Amino acid sequence: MRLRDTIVAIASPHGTGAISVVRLSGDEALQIVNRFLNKPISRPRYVHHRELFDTSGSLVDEVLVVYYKAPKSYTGEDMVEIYCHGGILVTQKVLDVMLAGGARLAKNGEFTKRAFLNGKIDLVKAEAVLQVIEAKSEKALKLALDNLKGKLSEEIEFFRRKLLDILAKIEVSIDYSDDVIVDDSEIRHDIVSLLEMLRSKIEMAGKGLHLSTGVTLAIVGKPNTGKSTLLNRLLNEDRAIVTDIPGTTRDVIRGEIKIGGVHFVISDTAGVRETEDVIEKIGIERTLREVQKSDVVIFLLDATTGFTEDDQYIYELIKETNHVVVWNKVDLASNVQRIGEDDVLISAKTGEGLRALEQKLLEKVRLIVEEGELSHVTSKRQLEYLKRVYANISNAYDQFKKGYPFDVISIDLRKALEEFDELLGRNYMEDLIDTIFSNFCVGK
Ligand SMILES: Nc1nc2c(ncn2[C@@H]2O[C@H](COP(=O)(O)OP(=O)(O)OP(=O)(O)O)[C@@H](O)[C@H]2O)c(=O)[nH]1
Ligand SMILES: [Mg+2]
Repeated sequence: MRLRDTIVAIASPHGTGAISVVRLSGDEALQIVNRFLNKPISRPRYVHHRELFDTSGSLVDEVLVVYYKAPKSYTGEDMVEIYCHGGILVTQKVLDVMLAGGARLAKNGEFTKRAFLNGKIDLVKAEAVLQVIEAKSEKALKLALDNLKGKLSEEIEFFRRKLLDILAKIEVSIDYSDDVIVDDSEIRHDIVSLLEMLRSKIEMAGKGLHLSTGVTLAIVGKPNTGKSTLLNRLLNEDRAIVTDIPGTTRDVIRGEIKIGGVHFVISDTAGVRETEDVIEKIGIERTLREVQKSDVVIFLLDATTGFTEDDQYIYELIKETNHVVVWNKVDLASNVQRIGEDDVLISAKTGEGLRALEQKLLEKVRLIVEEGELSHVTSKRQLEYLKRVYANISNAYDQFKKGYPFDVISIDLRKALEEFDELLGRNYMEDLIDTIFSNFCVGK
């Protein structure tokens, strides 16, 4: 495939709106568009008002056309954007004309991929483009915008330079071992401090990832405590089936809401109890897996039954997690036996205490959210590479401590350097790149 064949796509969402955008990128973009205009355009970055005709000369639409001359464009190539009326049919027609004129339909993310391949943005920034589009919370959006401006790229660059310094010192001593005396303690200090910085980055990063996907919250408890009622109440919607029969919920049911600007993915789970019912058993296993995966757990208790043996059993399973103890059905119970000072009292039925519960949840996830914000690591790929870099540098450090020769130590450090480059997309494999960009929508 020639890199510079001219691609075209509808860049606006599918549907009816005031305006649609059809964009082209590639050497022939301007030539193709001009063929169908009543008067050709040539001036870059200027809005031209034109009529656009199809191959048989019939009017398709009255349009606005902007030409972005390479390399000053999103992709770094010649680009043209056509703004037509926002109907599904008319937009499709504009696209068809461009295809007939010789442009090829773009694949998902191909514009951004070209921007990357043409050196306009590094891979971390390309990911940020997708994250800006997909951001579900103010915070996720802010992080994505920071990264688009280069926040994370600069940090990675900083770590990479530190590593280069270390490598340089080591390699000098390999090449000129007779003339240069290297200070071991200095190298040790440099490696330790780099490892320390990376470690804290990775720790915070694990939390940062939640910002893009949402903080996960599982509601668990014995059957019939009102878990499904609570889910429905939080979502303000009849999502889960509620009955007075214990063991109603069998599968994990999810819903998403925002509390105080934080995006939560809530799961209602099967009530946990001893049972012989095969389906219920599977449901309970799923509940336990859900608990493992969740950032925060609501341990839901029934104020009308008090703390029972079943509750004790569940409590053992969740007590090490980040959890909130919540007593439900306080509308029916005059006297609740709390098990801790922080217990929250609610009625999922009447809505009483819901505010306090939301506050408590925000408190429980505050650290996740705040540290995540600082880390700016927003994709699993980024985290994965940081971990690999860390592993290689710590290997090198182990060898260093054991007194291995520098040429051996430098092997792992070089690997780490390559991984930094892959993280930024300086070294890349075609299939990896394809996977990343295939998550984009067409036209981006
Ligand atoms: N009075 C009162 N009843 C409630 C409250 N919350 C739930 N219930 C009732 O308790 C019963 C069980 O509610 P569910 O939400 O189905 O309970 P669950 O925990 O999801 O139950 P399983 O799915 O079987 O584990 C239903 O009859 C609800 O109407 C509450 O706050 N007050
Ligand atoms: Mg239920």
